Amino acid sequence: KKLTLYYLVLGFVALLVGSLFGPFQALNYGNVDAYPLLKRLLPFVQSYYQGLTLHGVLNAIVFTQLLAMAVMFYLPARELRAYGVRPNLTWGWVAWWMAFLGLLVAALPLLANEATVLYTFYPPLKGHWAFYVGATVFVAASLVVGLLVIGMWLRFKKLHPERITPLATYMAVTFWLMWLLASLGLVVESVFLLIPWSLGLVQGVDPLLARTLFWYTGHPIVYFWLLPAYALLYLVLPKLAGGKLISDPLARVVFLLFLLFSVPVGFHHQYADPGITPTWKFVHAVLTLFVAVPSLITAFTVAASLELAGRMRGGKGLFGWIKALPWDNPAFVAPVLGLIAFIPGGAGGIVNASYTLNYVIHNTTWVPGHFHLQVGTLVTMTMMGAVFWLVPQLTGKPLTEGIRKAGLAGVWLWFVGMLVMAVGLHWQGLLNVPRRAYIAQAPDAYTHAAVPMVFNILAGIILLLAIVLFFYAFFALLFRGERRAEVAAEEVPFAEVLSDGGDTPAMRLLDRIWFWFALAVLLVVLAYGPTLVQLFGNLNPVPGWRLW
Ligand code: HAS
Repeated sequence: KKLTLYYLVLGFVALLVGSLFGPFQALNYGNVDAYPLLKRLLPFVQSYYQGLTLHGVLNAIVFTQLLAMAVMFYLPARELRAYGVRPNLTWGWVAWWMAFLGLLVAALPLLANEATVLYTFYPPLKGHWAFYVGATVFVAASLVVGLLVIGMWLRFKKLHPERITPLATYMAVTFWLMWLLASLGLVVESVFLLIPWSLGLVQGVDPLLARTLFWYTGHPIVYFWLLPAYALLYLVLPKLAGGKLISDPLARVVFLLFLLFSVPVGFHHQYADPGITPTWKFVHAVLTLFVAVPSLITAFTVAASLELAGRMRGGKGLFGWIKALPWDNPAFVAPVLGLIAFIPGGAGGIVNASYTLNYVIHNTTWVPGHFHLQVGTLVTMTMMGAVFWLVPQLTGKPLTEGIRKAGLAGVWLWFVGMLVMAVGLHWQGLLNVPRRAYIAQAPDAYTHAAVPMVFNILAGIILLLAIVLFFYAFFALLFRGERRAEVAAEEVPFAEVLSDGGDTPAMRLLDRIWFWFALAVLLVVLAYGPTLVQLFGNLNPVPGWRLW
């Protein structure tokens, strides 16, 4: 519990700092240049791009990874206690320290404006070597936790060879196997290209190869952020709603499909890149549409579980069950609002994936509009919601009425702010406003997008209020004096399952995780092999330059 709390607190501190840069980006897209003010408040911030890098790295990479490490370690660890399997806490702490020190080392050049390379760090943009080394150690920490969880599962299998893997552990193992396979691209890019280049050991890097390796990891990384949230939506949300998960096998199929299809899809970020043949881009486009299927299954399964909950709580009629759900509980409200935002976000993702439509929106503000609904709303809000049941059981500190109300107001404002911003960004994108641009510096350039820009200004203000309220609730809970033994003794509220699949051949087939992993590896080799061979055989290294 203490280890989980440390992961969680470090993650939320990153989210707090990263989010505070958010309103400045939002105002920029409202044509309001607030950066001179920020430079006065924080003299180390020297440019819009430095603020954007800090915002992206802290929110999208640091917060998400630490919460993934917390959730996808804690859930199987609590579940497997009943089967006599304990986690190796020494290695769990080693991973925490690796993450902490890696973050520290990467943060120094970021703060010194020596690694203003945005969260995608594409060469030939070149950052300080400490940024790449710190980031690599930080990511390696997640792999340590992954191996620990897989080790726990192997011990479970050894002790109980006849039993089917319990659901939370199943989700965690398929998740970590996906990440072990997916992180290879980033590891190769960092260790063999970026670190030697930034240290001056080699003179140049091939930008296309680096981008390809980055996106090899860069798309599945979004499922690395998403699946811990999905695990909570399947395992805990139905119980918080007062009902049951409708199907255990469907939940397993979802995680298995993510294991298979998360990785071989990265070219959908590179439709506009020359040097990759259209055939392979098309193959990745088709596979991307496959990876939307488990989310469509999730839409059905989670909505059905919520309907069941609403009816078990006495809700009647076509929509009466929605009213009957516990709308006074931030632990329930936050993930459900996130799910609602995920519907347009997912639809936008399918637009992005569609080979020809992508050319309409690529590199416009449509893209940040899309991912603020996905990671900024569903993933973040699911984690925000988890705070209200998880922190009490990790610390023994009960929720008070004031904290509950502040939390509820905070998550509603977060939802409204993100929706308003998403409308503004998608709309501006369709008016050809570029993403990642300091547009407030050229206020006359995009006057035709003045109306959607107002949405961004409003969103910046609403989201600032949301941050204040949510983090007030978070820290008020964390620093409360009162502890209660019965609160500390609470367990993860795992939902009961309506249909558990039983001990059938189909369930046994789903449980052959190594077989599915081998299939995932094969798919990756087929989808990436020819292009990687071609890129490695035709290197065009270029020296680096600075954006700032
Ligand atoms: Fe994406 C770009 C395609 C999902 C994040 N995406 C990005 C970037 C990020 C990101 C960060 O094909 C920008 C990267 C950069 O900086 O350049 N994305 C997709 C597709 C999906 C998708 C097809 N993305 C995500 C998720 C993310 C994420 C998830 C973060 C967590 N994305 C793309 C493409 C690009 C892209 C292209 C490149 C664009 C370019 O040109 O640069 C799919 O996985 C989406 C499937 C989702 C659904 C929605 C299902 C709905 C559900 C909700 C149900 C609601 C309920 C509520 C139950 C089909 C599950 C009921 C309510 C009650 C009250 C009862």
